[in-house]
Amino acid sequence: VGYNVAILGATGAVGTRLIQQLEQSNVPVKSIKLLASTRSAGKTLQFKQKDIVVEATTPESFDGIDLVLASGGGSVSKKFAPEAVKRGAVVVDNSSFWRMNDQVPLVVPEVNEDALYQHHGIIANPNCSTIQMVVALAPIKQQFGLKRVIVSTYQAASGAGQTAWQELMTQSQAYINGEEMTADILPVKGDKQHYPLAFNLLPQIDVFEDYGYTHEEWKMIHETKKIMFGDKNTKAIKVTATAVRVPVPIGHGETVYFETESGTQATAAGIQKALATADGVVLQDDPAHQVYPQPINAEGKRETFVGRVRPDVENDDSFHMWVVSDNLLKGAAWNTVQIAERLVALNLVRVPKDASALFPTEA
Ligand code: A2P
Ligand code: 11C
Repeated sequence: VGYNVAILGATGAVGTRLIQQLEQSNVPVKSIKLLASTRSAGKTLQFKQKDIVVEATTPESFDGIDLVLASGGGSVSKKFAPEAVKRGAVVVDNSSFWRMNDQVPLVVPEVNEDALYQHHGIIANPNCSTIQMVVALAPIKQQFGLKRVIVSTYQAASGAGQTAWQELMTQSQAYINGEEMTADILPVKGDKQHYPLAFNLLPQIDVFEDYGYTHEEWKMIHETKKIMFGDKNTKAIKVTATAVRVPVPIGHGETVYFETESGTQATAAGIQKALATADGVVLQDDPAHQVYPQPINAEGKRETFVGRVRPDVENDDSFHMWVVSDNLLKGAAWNTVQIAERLVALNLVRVPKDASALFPTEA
């Protein structure tokens, strides 16, 4: 018994963690295939202490596969997710390509696991900065309602991939040695200008779009609405975001201002109590002893850490909190594997008959 599993993008920053998280999960794995680009074909990685040779990805790679965990980027998922579904595999996709498709559930198990029942073969994993925020907001919404969210992010370099993370390290070394820092990747690979992140802050994550917001900021707005309210454009909640890259290797931080429904009698103590017992959340909130979440302590952990919960002293029913999580784990690899665990538990690792027509393969 068990599933034939493929990991697409297995050599990347998230892909290597997908392998680890799958090893430590209760998904029964009958066989494992590790897929990447032709650049990595022939390289050896390990799964449960066994050597596995990485293969270049082709449509036929998915023959006989039951479950695909994908983190090879948007264009890779655009092309290969339909090929996998056509061959009967369920795809849990960490790229942004399918997230806003109406036929694709966007899932954080602690928040909207029931959306999994609606899947047609592709399930999307949200953006890292969205995931940790909705994990913290869900128990608050459940008890006190939620009308408005204003978030500012402090995002780690590894969110932009292995090469951006390496660039931060090289720049830091150069700065300390008194040498000139070079920048080729951040803020955005392929954009016109590049700036050093080391000993600096970059208020640009992804490209600029409408109204002067970046793509990352729009993702946080639409994804939060879809996950928490089932509709990416709902007016039931107001969300806005400012996303900033900080010189931290792993672990995103977020200051979150939120307004609860009036009449629900929300207090900081009530919110702390709701957070303390919430799935996937660890409350670290003791100012008297200087206890609060920090990226350095969240690295390697699956949970989302919350602290600094306090009322807004000028606005009724309004609060602030500080949220930290490992962007490569809960923000990516763990949430993806957790979705796979839930699909297994709910007996949903199967592709409905109508599915392939919804996701046509490229000519
Ligand atoms: P490769 O190592 O062969 O380039 P990251 O986001 O950390 O850069 O990782 C991206 C992942 O996606 C890597 O595993 C990378 O493989 C993989 N990838 C990139 N392009 C393709 C492609 N065309 N087909 C399959 N996998 C790809
Ligand atoms: C970052 N949040 O930190 C981005 C990376 O949509 O999955 C995640 C991109 C995504 O740069």
